[in-house]
Amino acid sequence: MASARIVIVKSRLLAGLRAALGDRHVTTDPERLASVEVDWTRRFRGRALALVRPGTTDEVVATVRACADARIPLVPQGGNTGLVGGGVPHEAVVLSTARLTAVEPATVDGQVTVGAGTTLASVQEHARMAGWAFGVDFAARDSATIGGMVATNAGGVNVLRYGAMRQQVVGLEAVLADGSVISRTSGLLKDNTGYDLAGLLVGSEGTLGVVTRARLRLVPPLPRRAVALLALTDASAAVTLAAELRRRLPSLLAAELFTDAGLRLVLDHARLAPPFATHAPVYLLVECGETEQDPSDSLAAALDAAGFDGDALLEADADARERLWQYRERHTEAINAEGVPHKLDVTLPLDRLAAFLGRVEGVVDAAAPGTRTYLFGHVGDGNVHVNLVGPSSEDEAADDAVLRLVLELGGSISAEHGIGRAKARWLAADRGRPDLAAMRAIKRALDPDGILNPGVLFG
Ligand code: 2HG
Ligand code: ZN
Repeated sequence: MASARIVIVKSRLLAGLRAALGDRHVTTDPERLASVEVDWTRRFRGRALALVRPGTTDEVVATVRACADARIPLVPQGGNTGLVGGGVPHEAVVLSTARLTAVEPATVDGQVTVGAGTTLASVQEHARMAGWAFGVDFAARDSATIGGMVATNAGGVNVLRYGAMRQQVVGLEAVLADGSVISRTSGLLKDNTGYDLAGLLVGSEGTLGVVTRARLRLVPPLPRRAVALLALTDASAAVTLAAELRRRLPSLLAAELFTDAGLRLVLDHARLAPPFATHAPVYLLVECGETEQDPSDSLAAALDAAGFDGDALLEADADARERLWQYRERHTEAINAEGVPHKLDVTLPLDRLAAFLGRVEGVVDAAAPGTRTYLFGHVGDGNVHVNLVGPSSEDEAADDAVLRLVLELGGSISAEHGIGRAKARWLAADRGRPDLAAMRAIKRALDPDGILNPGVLFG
C-alpha cells in the first residue's frame, strides 16, 4: 500500500513539474541522472528521482512548491564540483541551476548581478570586460557556479586579499522552502535593516533556500603580476615565510603550499617538467598584483628581507606564471587519478599550522597504515587540504584522526568546502551544542518539513 502511494505521489510530482517547467526540462532518464548522482571525487553516490532545470526564479518557486507539496526532498546542484557530498541526491529531485545564467551589466560602483548558474569563469570574464575583477578564484572556475559558491561560502586562492565568497556578496535572491522569494539585490553598501538574510544563506549548503541570483562586489583589476615558486626545507619554514610576506607585501594576492609528494604526482599526471634540478620537501607559491608597476622587484626584495635563500623561480610573463600555477592547481585532478580521495579541508590558527603539518602524516599513518597523504592549500590563510588516498570510501578512521587533531589544535573542520554529508558527524564537536541547537532552530523555522537538502550539515 505504502509503495503504491509513493508511486502515485511521484507521478503527480513529475506531472506538476512538467506542467510548470515544460517536458524538456524535467528528466528521469537514468543516463542523464547518472551524472548528477555522483560527486566529482566519486566518493559520494546517491539516487535522483528526477533532474529539473528551471529557467527563471518563478520556475524555481514552482519546483520548490511541487516538492514541498509532495514532501519529496530537493537538492540544488550547480557545477557539481563540491567535495563534501553536499550536492548528491538521496531519493530526491535535483534542481540544476544550469539555465539560471542571466547577467546584468556591472554597475558604476563595481557590482554585478548574476544568475546562480553562472560559472566563476564567466563572472570573471564579465568583470574583466567591465574594467573590474572578481575577488574569488580557484581551479574549478570553468564549472563551479555562483549559487554553489554562495551556498558553500567558497574560498580559493585570493582569500588572504579579498576574503571568501561571504565578503563578495552584496545581496541575494533566494527561494525558501515554502516557495516565498527573499530578494535584496539593490546593492546598498550600507543597509542595517534587521537580520542579514543573505548572510544566513551564505554557507547554508542548500539547507535553507535555493539561491537564484547574487549581487556581487567587484574589485579593481591588478593586471601587473609576479609569481614566485620557492623551494623550502620544511612546512614550518613555509608558514613563517608566508606570514612574513603578508606583512611585507601589500600586493600579495596568494600564498599557496604543496609538498614534494603532491608535486611528483602532478608532474607524472600532467606530464610537466620539474621546476628545479633537485626536489625539496615543501614548496611555496606566491603571487603579487599591482595596477601599474611590475611587482617582481618588490617581491624579490621582500624575499631577501625575509631571509629566503633557497631555490626560486620568479616570473612576470603571463604564460610563465601560468606554468608555475599548474604545479599547484593540478593537484586535485592528479590526486583524483590516483584513487578515490578522502578530502579534509581544514583551517588552523596560523601559530598552530606548522605543528599540524608536522604531525598530521603520523596521525594518519597510525590510524590507517599505508594511506598516502597529500597536503596542499592556502597557507596564507591557514587552510590546508589534507587529501588521503588508500582507505575505502566508507573507512573513516584516518579522517577522524585528522579532524581530532584539528580540533585539538583549535582549528575548524571545514575551511571552504563546507560540511556536506562528509563531515556532518563532526559538526557538533566543532561548533558545540548551543551553536548546533541554534542552527537546528533556524532550519526548523525556515524548512519545517526538511525538504531542502536533508542529510547535509546535520546528518
Ligand atoms: C583547491 O584549493 C580546492 O585547489 C580543492 O579547494 C582542494 O582538492 C582539494 O582538496
Ligand atoms: Zn582550496
